Amino acid sequence: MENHIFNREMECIRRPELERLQLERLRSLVDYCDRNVEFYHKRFQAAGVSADRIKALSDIHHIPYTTKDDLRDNYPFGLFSVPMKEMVRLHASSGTTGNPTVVGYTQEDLDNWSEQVARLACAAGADENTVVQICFGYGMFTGALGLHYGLERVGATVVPTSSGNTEKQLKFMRDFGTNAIVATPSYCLYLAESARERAEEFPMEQYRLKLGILGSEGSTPEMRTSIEQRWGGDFFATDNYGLSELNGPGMSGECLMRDGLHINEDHFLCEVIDSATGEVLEPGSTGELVVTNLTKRGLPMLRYRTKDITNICYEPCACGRTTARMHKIIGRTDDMLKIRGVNVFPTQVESALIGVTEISPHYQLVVRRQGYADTLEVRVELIDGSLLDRYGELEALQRRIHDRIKAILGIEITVSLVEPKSIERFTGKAKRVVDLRSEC
Ligand code: DLL
Repeated sequence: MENHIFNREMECIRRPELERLQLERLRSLVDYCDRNVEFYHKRFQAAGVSADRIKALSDIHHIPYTTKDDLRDNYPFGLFSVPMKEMVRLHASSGTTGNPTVVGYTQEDLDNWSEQVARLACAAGADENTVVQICFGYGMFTGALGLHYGLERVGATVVPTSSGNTEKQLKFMRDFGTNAIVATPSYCLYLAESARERAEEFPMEQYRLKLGILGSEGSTPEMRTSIEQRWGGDFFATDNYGLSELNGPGMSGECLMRDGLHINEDHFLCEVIDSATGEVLEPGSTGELVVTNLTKRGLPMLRYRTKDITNICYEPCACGRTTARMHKIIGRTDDMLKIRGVNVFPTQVESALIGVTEISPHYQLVVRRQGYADTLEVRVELIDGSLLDRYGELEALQRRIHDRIKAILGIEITVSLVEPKSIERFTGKAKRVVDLRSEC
């Protein structure tokens, strides 16, 4: 595969030049927010921030953080900086509790957004020969429309199938010669498994799928390998990251080297902080990602705390791009389970499970409280249900999985092996954790 670069000027920019551009944009953003958003104006006054005080990029540290609660508290439009007549699109995030967060885009924002996504789609190998099914739910979620416009921008043929309806998805894939898919890793896996189940009637050779532009939920490299093997052939998947508060997809994504997710740094200024103290960490350290969207007009976001944990590498990539790369998301600060004092991320369990051939890559973590102690049950699905009747083998498998997970987490857990296909499948983001602590 050839290394396509959508916007060479920006993606291969020299660092000093990039930093000059970022500083210029930051300064004008601070001025813009001060003049147009009451919320920021008040915060700047309290913290003594003004555009004149931003003389170097490190002066960003004077600006207070923005959080999801700030958006919720100002629901629905309190942080918008332009009148509604200038907004051309609204999206909202799928918050499970309280008010959702509403995000607004001007036409300029939509143009920037589609360019950001186009760069990442191109980095993943998409071009005008790509026929791509978008299996994200169309609607208030930013994933589908974000990738839709970005992929059209690279000249791909977009098939907006939306999420669910697996039978139809597979039929279109075969009949349209679809060679790329946009989905969450878990749905991409489910589609591959469903295709294999129907292989007698529709052999796998009928699928032309080569590229997966995956994202919107965490997954380990082991999970990716598992997905690639299930599709077979030369199926190749990249990881793509973003969040609705910062446009949606398009913030960062992998190139063909798959050695970190390239950040569109001319638009997104990233920092990594200690989530407990708020202290900014040295480059390369692991912590919570904080992002300033340098070019957003409708809903400017300054130092937004993503709650996502990663680290950033500033070395140029072998692909030729000079933009910094973030490590695959390790977990979320609010998705991190604290079990008897030990931090546990679902991705750690996932990496221990994949590679065990007797089980499927579908799993669930169930957390309960017993007395004062929390317990973790890892539920895993067997591929062959008849194993449930062979007690000796079942027990040996359970022990093997238990030891693999314990070696990574360092705490005691229980492993439950369950019937094939009994763990819920998701067409959007998978829900891996069932927290029953409040019910115990
Ligand atoms: O999920 C935007 C998106 C759509 C990104 C499609 C990529 C592809 P939200 O629904 O606001 O936006 O959810 C954002 O999802 O803070 C992360 O915790 C998680 N997330 C998104 N992408 C990844 C990823 C979209 N590649 C939240 N790896 C973020 C891990 C991800 N987590």
